[in-house]
Amino acid sequence: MGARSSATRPRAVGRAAGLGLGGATLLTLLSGCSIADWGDAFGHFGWPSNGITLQAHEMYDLWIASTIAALAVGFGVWGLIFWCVIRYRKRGDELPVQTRFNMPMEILYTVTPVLIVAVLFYYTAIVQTNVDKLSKNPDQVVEVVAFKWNWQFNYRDGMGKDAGTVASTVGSSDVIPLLVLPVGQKIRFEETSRDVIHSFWVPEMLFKRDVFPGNVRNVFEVTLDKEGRYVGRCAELCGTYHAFMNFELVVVSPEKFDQFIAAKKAGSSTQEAMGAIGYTGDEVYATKTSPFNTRRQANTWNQPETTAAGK
Ligand SMILES: [Cu+2]
Repeated sequence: MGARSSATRPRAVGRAAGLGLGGATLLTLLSGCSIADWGDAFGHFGWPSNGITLQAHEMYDLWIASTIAALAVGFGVWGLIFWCVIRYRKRGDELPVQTRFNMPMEILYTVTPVLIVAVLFYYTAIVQTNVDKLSKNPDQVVEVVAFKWNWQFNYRDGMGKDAGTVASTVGSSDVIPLLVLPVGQKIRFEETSRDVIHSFWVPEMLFKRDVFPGNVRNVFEVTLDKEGRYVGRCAELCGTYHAFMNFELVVVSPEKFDQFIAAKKAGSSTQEAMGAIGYTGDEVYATKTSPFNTRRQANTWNQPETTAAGK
């Protein structure tokens, strides 16, 4: 900013400040290459950095870039405030002119925020569209069936509610349901509920979507890009045991996924099919979460030795 006798040149200063802010915002948003570095350097600005889908990475980049833009604007505004406080501090008892204004600066004040909002809106719309995008030919279709208080995952041979189920995994009070899926493929989720509204949530996907009963089938797609095992949860208060309505997402290679489905089709249980793709011992069950105890006796208001509701 021009430091030279700026009291007489508010116009130039305002213009430079506005241009600086707008430029910084645009540059930051456009220079996608350094977003990961910025995120790493500043603790990801509070955003989860462990996304496992292509969509999650896009959302992460949007968050980091937006935060940098907000900080750039913030520092610019703080700078201007402190500059004004110091440059125009009280020097006597004479009251300054109360009606002075500068039309170009007034316009700049209006145009700059509108531009910033427009840029943020533009990138938000792009990412949101990508996250919600449905392909014509997904590689896998999974029907998510939620019910009080567990999950069933139906592997489908097509899209829509009339498609057939070729294999299925389901949870019970004793076994956490497993959702085995391949890495690197477009996976379409079609959600339906047997009773009340639930919500499908895998924290590492940075994504959740409500599961409705009735005719509404919420549909979304993700492409997983990291093998591993991740806990999934219900994210909509759905009743007494909502908090325990967990499942586990198991992301494997496409070859293992095919073997898993083949084993299921041949009549294996989910645990046997997990064994068929190389998991041993307790690994054939969920490893990130465990079934809850429906007969809680300690730390409860229930009478000891009574059977909990729903069991
Ligand atoms: Cu639920």
